[in-house]
Amino acid sequence: MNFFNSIKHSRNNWWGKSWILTCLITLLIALNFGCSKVLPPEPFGPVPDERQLNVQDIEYYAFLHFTLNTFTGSQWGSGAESPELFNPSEFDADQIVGAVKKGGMRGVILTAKHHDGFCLWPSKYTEHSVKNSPWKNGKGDVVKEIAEACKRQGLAFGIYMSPWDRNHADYGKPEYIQYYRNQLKELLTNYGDIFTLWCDGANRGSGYYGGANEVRKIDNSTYYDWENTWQIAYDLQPKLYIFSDVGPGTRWVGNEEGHAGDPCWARFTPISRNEKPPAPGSILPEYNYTGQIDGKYWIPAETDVSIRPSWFYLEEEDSLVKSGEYILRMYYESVGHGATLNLNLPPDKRGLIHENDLKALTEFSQIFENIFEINLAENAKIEASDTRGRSKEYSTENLTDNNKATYWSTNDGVNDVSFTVSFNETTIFNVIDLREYTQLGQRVYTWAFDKLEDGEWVEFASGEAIGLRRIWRSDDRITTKKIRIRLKGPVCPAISEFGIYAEPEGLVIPPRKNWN
Ligand code: FUL
Ligand code: CA
Repeated sequence: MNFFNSIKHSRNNWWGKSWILTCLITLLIALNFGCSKVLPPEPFGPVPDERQLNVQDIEYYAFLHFTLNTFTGSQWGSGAESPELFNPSEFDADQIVGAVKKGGMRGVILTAKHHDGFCLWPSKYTEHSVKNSPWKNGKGDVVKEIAEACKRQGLAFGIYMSPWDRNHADYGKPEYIQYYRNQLKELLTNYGDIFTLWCDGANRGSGYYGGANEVRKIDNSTYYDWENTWQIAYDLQPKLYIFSDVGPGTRWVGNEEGHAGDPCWARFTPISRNEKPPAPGSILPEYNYTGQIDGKYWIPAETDVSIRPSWFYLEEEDSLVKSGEYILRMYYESVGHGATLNLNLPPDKRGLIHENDLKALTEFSQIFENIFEINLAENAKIEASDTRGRSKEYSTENLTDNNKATYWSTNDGVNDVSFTVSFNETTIFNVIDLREYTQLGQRVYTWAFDKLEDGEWVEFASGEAIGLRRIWRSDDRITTKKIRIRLKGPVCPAISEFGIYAEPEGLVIPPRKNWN
């Protein structure tokens, strides 16, 4: 009896019918398994919101400190300076933004108003602005020109607007808050998409204040009514996140030297928060530096640092520009520790980024591309100790697909995990780069790297926390055919990207220096 005949025949008896039924059920179960989606891990602890995901993507951006100070040689103008002093001879927004781009950065934050109260845009609420300067016969608008150059060159544009205003007569009184909000509205409605509002907590009290020349003390935690002030910003700009000493978008790293703690948790509980919105100006720098493993909020650190010792341009600092190699050190110690990097490039009196700064940025980019252009893990075989639901959706292929939206994960409860990387041949490297899929929180608490040496695993590095990103690098090169990445945390990991790189031979990263 051939197969078809047997089926035909089997229809006539109960056993035959049940055999067909069993086949059908098995088929249905198999189909069901094939199609069923393996659920992603549950988020763990605080997670970033959409606004924070935006800044995490921008990751490395430039500060532009430019105002009357550029022309007076001051760092903190008193507010008494004449607007007539603002007169850049060759201002070129595309040259400035081009320099930012050359340095590999993805955004710009312009000091639209620094502590001296001078406005780089023709605000209708004050006379202390570019409209009373000889530059472009008072018809110029630096904010507009930089915003448009950013748009042309594909960079995000953000605003620094100092809350402390040493020029304004009402500073310290309730009226000033209305003034600040009016100006905020001008900046957030007239210049396209704004990715950040940078709220500076600095304030030493003294100022010109419309001629009063006195000390005015305010209570940082209540005076600006940040909750409502920030709501104005959120309403006007759907993607904007807010930087201040304590968040809520990003927090200050606690120094202006270009390094974040190791580890530097994105989790953070601001001391002044007390379940209320955080207020800039009151911080414990050591908390800001490292964040907290059990921090209640997702508030990653931003590392702000100038390419020169000062924030505003000084001719005497032309020889003190940080080198490309030093910028790389800062990048490793900020972005590489899970913080963002905000690198200040001060335009000079001409209104250009100085040649020496440009040279350093070009050097940095060349070194950077040299290191990160080849991911040695891409052609290696990666095998994990576990893969969530044995599903392709969470497989190790996601580690090297150059896509932050895909990740490798393990089954729930499998929290002490590893993956091995087998190279085709003996490989030399000194940089390892890991990213967590932060939408699910900060899940990895400790990591360790082993290399295979004479058939034995030998640990060569270990540490705590990954978060947005963790770049490990060493002066010593590792030579091996196989490495193992071990990760541990309270829940299963979600790792979105992984890379192994080799710095070019002969590259020397200068030691950390105290610049101020
Ligand atoms: C500080 C300010 O006082 C500096 O002048 C500079 O703007 C820096 C980025 O923030 O608090
Ligand atoms: Ca990926």
